[in-house]
Amino acid sequence: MLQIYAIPVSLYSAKLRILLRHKELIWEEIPPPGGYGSMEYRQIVPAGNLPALRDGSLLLADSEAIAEYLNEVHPVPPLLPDTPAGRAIIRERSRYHDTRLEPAVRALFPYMPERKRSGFEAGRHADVLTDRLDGLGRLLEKAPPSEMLTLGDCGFPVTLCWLDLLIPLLGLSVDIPATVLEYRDGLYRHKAVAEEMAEYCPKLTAEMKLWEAE
Ligand SMILES: N[C@@H](CCC(=O)N[C@@H](CS)C(=O)NCC(=O)O)C(=O)O
Repeated sequence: MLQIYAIPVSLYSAKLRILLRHKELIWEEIPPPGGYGSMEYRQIVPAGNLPALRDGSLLLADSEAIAEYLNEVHPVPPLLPDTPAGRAIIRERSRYHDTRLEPAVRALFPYMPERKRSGFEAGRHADVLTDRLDGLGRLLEKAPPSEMLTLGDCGFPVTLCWLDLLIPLLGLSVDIPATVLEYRDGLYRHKAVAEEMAEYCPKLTAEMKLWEAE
């Protein structure tokens, strides 16, 4: 059976779970030995990040590398279109998530505890987030998503769930563009997305309350 190193609220672990659910794979989820960021875990996964996948003798980290691997080994349902240009566009969307939008959201994480908000530059963060969300909107207009769930889509519902919670928590003046909201609605029509997010968002909401009070 596939095993994944993951913790419930890890953003990229939820991205991977959407893919696993969509492919109707069965997996066992194990917490990182020694805890998140520990040397014990780093002996297994050199970069120390979550998620990681164990499939027999293969140990693989990075949600994107894992997604490409699982899509080759379990090709049905496909998570990539059947043309080179189609696949490239999906990978472009996925990289926009991992390298542009998500890091701007992750930059907010240190400010979740209320006591750490004194130097928080809300305006600067709001400008960056607005830029990244507008960029996503333009990307979706350039290459409109199809009905198919692709490996380029799995991170967005998770990151947008974080944003839904962080925007009011940190008092950010950020509007999510209509194109992005429509895209998210379309993603939730996939059972794998709806089911993962129905479990994930309440867990994240509860955890965020604890982080706020830390
Ligand atoms: N590019 C990586 C990013 C993974 C990542 O940042 N995971 C977070 C948890 S959601 C993590 O492990 N952070 C701790 C660290 O990087 O040391 C992926 O797609 O898997």
